[in-house]
Amino acid sequence: MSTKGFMPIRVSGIPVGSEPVKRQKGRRTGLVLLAGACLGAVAVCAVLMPLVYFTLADLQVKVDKLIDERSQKGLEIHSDSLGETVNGNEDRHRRGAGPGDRPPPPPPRSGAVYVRWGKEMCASDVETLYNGVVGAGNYNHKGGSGNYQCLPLDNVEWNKTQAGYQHHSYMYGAEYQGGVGPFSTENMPEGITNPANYDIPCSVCHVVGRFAHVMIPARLSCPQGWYKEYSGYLMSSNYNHNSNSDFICVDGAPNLVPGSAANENGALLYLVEAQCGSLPNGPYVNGFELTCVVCTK
Ligand SMILES: [Ca+2]
Ligand SMILES: [Ca+2]
Repeated sequence: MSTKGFMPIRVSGIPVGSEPVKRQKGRRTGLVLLAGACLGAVAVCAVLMPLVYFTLADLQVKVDKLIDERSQKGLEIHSDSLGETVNGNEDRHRRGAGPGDRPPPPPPRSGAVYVRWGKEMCASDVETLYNGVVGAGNYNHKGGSGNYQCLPLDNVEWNKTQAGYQHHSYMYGAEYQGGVGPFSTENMPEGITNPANYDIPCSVCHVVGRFAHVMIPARLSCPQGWYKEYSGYLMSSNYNHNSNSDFICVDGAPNLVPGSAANENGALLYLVEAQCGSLPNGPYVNGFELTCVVCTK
């Protein structure tokens, strides 16, 4: 009988003969390999997990850092945007503010105010509020006021006046008393070398952008950071007169009121000299005329 065409008997779809044995061996081998692969994978995972954990933690730190940087940049961008908004508002204001828009505040125009005694005008870079002449109580009166005033000559205004004297306090004009002393004559009218009996001008000065002022006696220069407005000499009333007045700082190169040479007295201004004792002898010197300086900041 020929075996040609022999076909192995199959039971339940499984071929009978040597082939099923081979398949069983292959299946076991496959299972072993699968188990080995799983164990290997577990081992690999056990090794890699800590690395992955630390990598993720490091990545989280980097992400947090990036978020912080972006937040800061965002604030800067927001600030820039606000700046653009402010500029935009200014542009709109220049073009014409719309309803509800508020105009920007004006630039600061305030500053320190001081009297420049002895000068008819303030410095060229300082606003002269007004100018006038020095006034105070009479040198020979026991009472009355003892502080000097800068009295305007223009636009003098009155209110409910009564002719004659009913009251008991008076204002007099002030004269230089004594010789020229250490004063410079450069701002006096030509030919005048002695200011005695001339009336004394003054000006009230407004210096924008500097908000404090101080008069320092016995100094010609200002502390560091302060601006020198002017310097000169201390003047006040005569110690032997009845009046008792403040010290004021009179410009070292004063003007004189034109045409005021007549000796009419009234309030009188004298240079002030040092008297040592309670005042330390050194740096102060008996008989020296005291200087002064007015400073602003
Ligand atoms: Ca006079
Ligand atoms: Ca002297």
